[in-house]
Amino acid sequence: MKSGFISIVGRPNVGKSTLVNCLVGEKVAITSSRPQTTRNTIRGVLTRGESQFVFVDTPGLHKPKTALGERLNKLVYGSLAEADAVLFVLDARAPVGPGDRLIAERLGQAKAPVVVAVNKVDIAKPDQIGVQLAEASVWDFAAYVPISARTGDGVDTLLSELEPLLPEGHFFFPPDAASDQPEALFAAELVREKYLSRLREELPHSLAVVVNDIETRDDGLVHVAAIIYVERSSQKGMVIGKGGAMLSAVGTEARADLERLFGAKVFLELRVKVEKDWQRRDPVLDRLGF
Ligand SMILES: Nc1nc2c(ncn2[C@@H]2O[C@H](COP(=O)(O)OP(=O)(O)OP(=O)(O)O)[C@@H](O)[C@H]2O)c(=O)[nH]1
Ligand SMILES: [Mg+2]
Repeated sequence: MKSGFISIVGRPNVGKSTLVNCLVGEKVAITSSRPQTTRNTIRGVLTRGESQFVFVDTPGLHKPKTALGERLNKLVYGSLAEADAVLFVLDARAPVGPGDRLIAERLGQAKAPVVVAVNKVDIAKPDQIGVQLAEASVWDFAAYVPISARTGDGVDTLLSELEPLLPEGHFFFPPDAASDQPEALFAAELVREKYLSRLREELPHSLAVVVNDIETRDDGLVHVAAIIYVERSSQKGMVIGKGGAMLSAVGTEARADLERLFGAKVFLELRVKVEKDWQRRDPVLDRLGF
């Protein structure tokens, strides 16, 4: 029996969360076309025969501009300490840059073996993939695998490269588990996800969602109460929308996801609150659970 932790790291937006969902075979992490979507470590579990892979999705490593950004980067490097292997994800279309080199250097110093996944091959040109593989190969990591987290191409090869890196040992989770994420956290993430594609510029970063109550009523209806935090009162209107249109569209979409999650009818209550400059204030970050 083998089991181990595999940290998935890389720059923002390269497809780490999409890859975790693909590897696990179900949605455990939210994804979006906006960089810095993921804000915590999320474990996705895959059990295949005698092997259990515990993938740890992490926030994209970036140059931090806020207290939140600093905490997120620390979280990623912290995850390396308990990793048996690291999956370093690159976007096949983005040339290897200083950010990637910095990450590679840090990973080279860590004890765990590193496998590089060159992602998004479904939309990259063949020569882009070739250049990317050639440039990354100077790091001399354990393996290099071109993949598409969207189509699943190359993902089996990736698993067969990772499997020998799992240490011998008992499973950490039941074989049918896909994640150990508390329902309230994932529910909050689903609400936030519905906003990410809708909001412009800096607004997605200004949003935090907390689910503070989940209650199954006598009639089987699951009541979910969520608070959407923004940083300034001027943002409140944008999040609510004209006549509440935005709030209502997000609510409808999120409710559908929540009904799948809970396997029951859901009543979703959304409230919007201002928590001034929360991204920059350590006590508020503590309170919001970062
Ligand atoms: N075409 C294509 N798009 C992909 C692939 N993988 C991810 N994407 C898209 O790339 C965008 C970013 O994906 P995420 O999985 O959220 O990226 P991430 O690395 O987790 O981003 P952060 O959490 O911000 O660090 C989304 O729009 C995905 O749909 C892929 O293999 N092919
Ligand atoms: Mg992510």
